[in-house]
Order: sequence, then structure tokens, then C-alpha cells
Amino acid sequence: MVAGGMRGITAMLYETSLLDAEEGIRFRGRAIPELREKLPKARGGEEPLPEGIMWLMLTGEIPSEAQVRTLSAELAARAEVPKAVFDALDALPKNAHPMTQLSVALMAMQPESKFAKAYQDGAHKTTFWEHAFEDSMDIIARLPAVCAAIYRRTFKDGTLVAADASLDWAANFAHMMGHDSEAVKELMRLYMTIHVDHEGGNVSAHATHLVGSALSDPYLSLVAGLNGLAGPLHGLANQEVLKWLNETREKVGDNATKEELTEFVWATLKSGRVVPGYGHGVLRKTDPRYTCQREFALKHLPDDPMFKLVGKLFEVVPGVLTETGKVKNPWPNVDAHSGVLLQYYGITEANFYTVLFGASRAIGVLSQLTLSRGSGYPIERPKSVTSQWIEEKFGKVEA
Ligand code: CMX
Repeated sequence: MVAGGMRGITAMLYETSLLDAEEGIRFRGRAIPELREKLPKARGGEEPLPEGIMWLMLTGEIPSEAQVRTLSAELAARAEVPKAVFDALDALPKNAHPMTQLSVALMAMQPESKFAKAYQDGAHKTTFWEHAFEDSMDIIARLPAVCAAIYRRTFKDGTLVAADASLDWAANFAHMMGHDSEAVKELMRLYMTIHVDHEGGNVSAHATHLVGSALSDPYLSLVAGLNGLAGPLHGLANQEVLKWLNETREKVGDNATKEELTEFVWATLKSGRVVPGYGHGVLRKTDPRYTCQREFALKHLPDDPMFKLVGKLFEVVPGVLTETGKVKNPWPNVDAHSGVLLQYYGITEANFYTVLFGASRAIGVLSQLTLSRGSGYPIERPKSVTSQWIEEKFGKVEA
């Protein structure tokens, strides 16, 4: 286990969500289909508001519509981004990856940390959670404006779109990116709800939790998690999926047979790459987050050629991965589908996709960070051993 990426070691308390290998993620005991039905929606909308799942993760309760509207208004009231953020972004090379920009933008806000100030001022440890909560609210409130600024300076003409405080958090996010249709707003609500959390052991959640356990403030902790999310085996897989789908299309066209697709998937593996969007460290079934995005696509974009390609690949990739004899979960994960929905609505810039994932993930990991400070969890400090120690104890392990 220590040599295998700690897979299977139960080592953390993490309240906001729990992952079951067969059933997928449950947030405070509730699965995605139930949440899609029960969480409050925007007026006229059908998808849940991410503010609702944030409330659920923090309190364990499904909020009322009024509670969610209060939270939306509170976030809107805290949304102004300090000028230092834009100065820091302007100082970066034009080709800095959007995830690098997101890290730098959050670091530029860190001097405002209420947690760090309270600690320096001698705050009692029983109050830490309150300061962690204040920072978390400020960060989540500002993320739409920060991420939209990154989007518009990297992919558009750099002009910023003013916030619309009457909109919910996700709809305002789409609006500030410059995507104003109701359909995009609905997609953003769903997207931002389903990416929030995936229990504690994944790289972004664990890194945030670990760094936070040193009483690093929420800005420092979240950036640690986001830098992990920026890895291609974790969150960056969503960008890789769209690139790979485009590559597939270029190579085999829109009317490829199953045999041609199978050959293409094998060619990817033989070139020493992974098939992005497939596999998981814990899940052993199709990710319910994939399934709900598929349902959204069936409703809104059933004839999109990229959506059809995703469906066709679902028919061949699991067989190929199983045939390798080593992949433990041959089924699609959340990233296999998300890019196709975004590109359909004109958000075609794949390098931006992990920023969207990160904005959503921030809600989950910061909710847990607040709870962790409330519970007074100690600094995390597991034991490590050397390979020599293993050999002395258990003998030489043959590969
Ligand atoms: N394509 C090719 N090979 C894969 C694979 C995939 N999709 N999934 C697993 N494997 C390989 C592993 O690389 C490993 O090979 P080696 O023994 O040669 O190193 C072997 O199968 C066993 O791996 P595993 O135990 O099944 O999977 P892990 O828990 O080690 O890794 C994950 C999980 C997600 C990193 C892996 O499945 C992967 O690389 N998937 C593709 C990238 C991806 O979609 N990541 C996003 C995951 C969701 C998220 O975090 O957002």
C-alpha cells in the first residue's frame, strides 16, 4: 500500500462527501440524482444551484429556497476582487496556463486572509473555524470574477464583463465569461454542483486538507489543492479529454466503425499514454457524474457529433482497458463528458476547463476546511518508511 500510492488506506476524517466504489459519490449521504431533484433551483431552471450543495456540505441539511437565495446574495456582496489580483495576472507571461493564473490570482489575495490575521492577533483556537469560514466565503464569492478575468484575458480581447448581482453564483460566472444564454447558465449550475467534492483522498481535497492542517490559511491551502488539480491524472484530464476527442475525430472521422475506434484506443495506449477520462482510484463503476452529464446532453444536444463520439467510445474503451489486464476500473469518470458539453455551448478553450473544475472544487474543499478547523483536527503527519526498511521487514519484493 505504501508503494502503491496509499490506495485503500483509510486515513482521514472527511465529512462533506463519501465515495462508494460501486455507487459513486454521496454528499452528506445523498446521491447525485436525489440532489438534482431536491436542491433548490434558479427561477425557471431545472438544475441545482451550487450554493445549495455548499449549504448541505457545511450543515448536513438541504437548504430551503430562501436560505439559498440568502447565500447567493451574501456571496454577491463579497464578490469584489482586489486590484492586486489583476496586477499579478498582468505580470504573468501571456502563455501562462489558466491554472497557473488561478493559483497566482489567489496568492495575490492571500494578504487579505482574515484567518492569517486572526492567528497573528492571537485568536483562540476555538474560533479558528469562524475565520476559516470568512476566508472561504470571500474566496468562493470572488472566484467567478477571477476565473472569468483569466478566461477573457487568455482567450478573448481582455475586456471584463461586470458582475450581475441579481444572478445566482453559477449564472453570474457564465455571464462574466461572456456566455449569457440560459442554456449555458443551466450547464454551469450543474457543472459547478457535481464537481464540488469527491471525498477526502483525491489529490486536490487531500492537498488542501493537509496544508490546512498546518493552520495555513484557506488561500494557501486551496492553492495547494488547485496545483494538484492541475495535474493531468487529476483535474487536467478534462482538458486532455477534449484534445483526445478532437484527435480521435481527426484520425477516424465522425462515422468511424467500432473496429476503427478500438484500433485508435489501442494506438493511444501503445504510444505510452493513458486514455483520459477513464479509470479511477476508488470507483469501480461508471461515474454517476458522467451519467448525469450524459442525461443533460441527451436532453440538450442529442445530435452533437462530439456527444455521439463520447457515446461510441463508451462502447469500446472499457473493453480495451479490461483487455490490458491491469486497469482496475475501465469505466468513464467525470472528465470523460464535461468538455463536450462546454464546447457545444461555445466554451471551446480546453485549457480553461480545469479552472472551471477548480472553482467548483473550491466550494467542497473549503467547506471541509471550515469543518476541520471547527473539529480541531491536528496537523497531519503520517509515517514514511524507506524501501530498505520494507526489505528488512518483509524480504525482497519481486516486481
Ligand atoms: N488509460 C490507460 N491506462 C490506465 C488508465 C487509463 N485510463 N487507467 C489506469 N491505467 C493504468 C495505470 O496507469 C496503471 O498502469 P501501470 O501499472 O503501468 O502504472 C494501471 O492501469 C493500474 O492503474 P489503476 O490501479 O487502475 O488506477 P490508479 O488508481 O493507479 O489511477 C487514474 C487512477 C485516474 C489516475 C487512472 O485511471 C488514469 O490515469 N486515468 C486517466 C486520467 C484521468 O482520466 N484522470 C481523471 C480522474 C478523475 C479526476 O481526478 O478528475
